[in-house]
Amino acid sequence: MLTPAHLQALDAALGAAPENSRRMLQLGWCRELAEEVRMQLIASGLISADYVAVQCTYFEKSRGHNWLVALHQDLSIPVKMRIEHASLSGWSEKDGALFVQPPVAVLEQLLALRLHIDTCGPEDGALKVIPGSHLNGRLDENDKARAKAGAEAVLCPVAQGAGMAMRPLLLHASSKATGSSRRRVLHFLFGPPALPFGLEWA
Ligand SMILES: O=C(O)CCC(=O)C(=O)O
Repeated sequence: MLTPAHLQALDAALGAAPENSRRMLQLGWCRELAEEVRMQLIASGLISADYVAVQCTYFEKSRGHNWLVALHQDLSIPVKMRIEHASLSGWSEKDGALFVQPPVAVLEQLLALRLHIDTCGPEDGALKVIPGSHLNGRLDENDKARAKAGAEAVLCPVAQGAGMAMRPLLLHASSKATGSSRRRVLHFLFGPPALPFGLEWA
């Protein structure tokens, strides 16, 4: 998805970016990049033309900044303000932004695109996913255990400048990097322009 020149420019821009920030769309260059990614996703038929970029998180993993995440689904979306409604749960605040867990019908419409700034080989903390696990809604711990037992996790190495598209409901995990690599990812989230219950995207 990215040319070498683009990667070089991103390398410079990310030099000043806070690691693991969820609010990258506040930065002008990131909003421009989101628009380019959005156009590519529309051209590929992965999202419809009215979809908007609603979040971008910067994940950096390296030997000095190493971390792992257990198997999970991404259930929260960034919204502008709190609305009291029985279908809305799990309100939280992270990095000064407000998040809510909407119903599955909303989550099913979202698409994440992970743009890889560096090569992410199997040893570099690549995502592990359980194929098909996004098709059964929100999973509790028993469902997760069943999904894990019923299908082999697939490791997803990604080349530098390439993107990995995934449904946020797909069960995913990642291990610590084992080498001396640096794994930088811009994780974009795209969704329909309007939300139900009077919610608005942040
Ligand atoms: O980038 C990673 O290794 C994990 C990302 C993740 O778990 C997430 O986006 O929810």
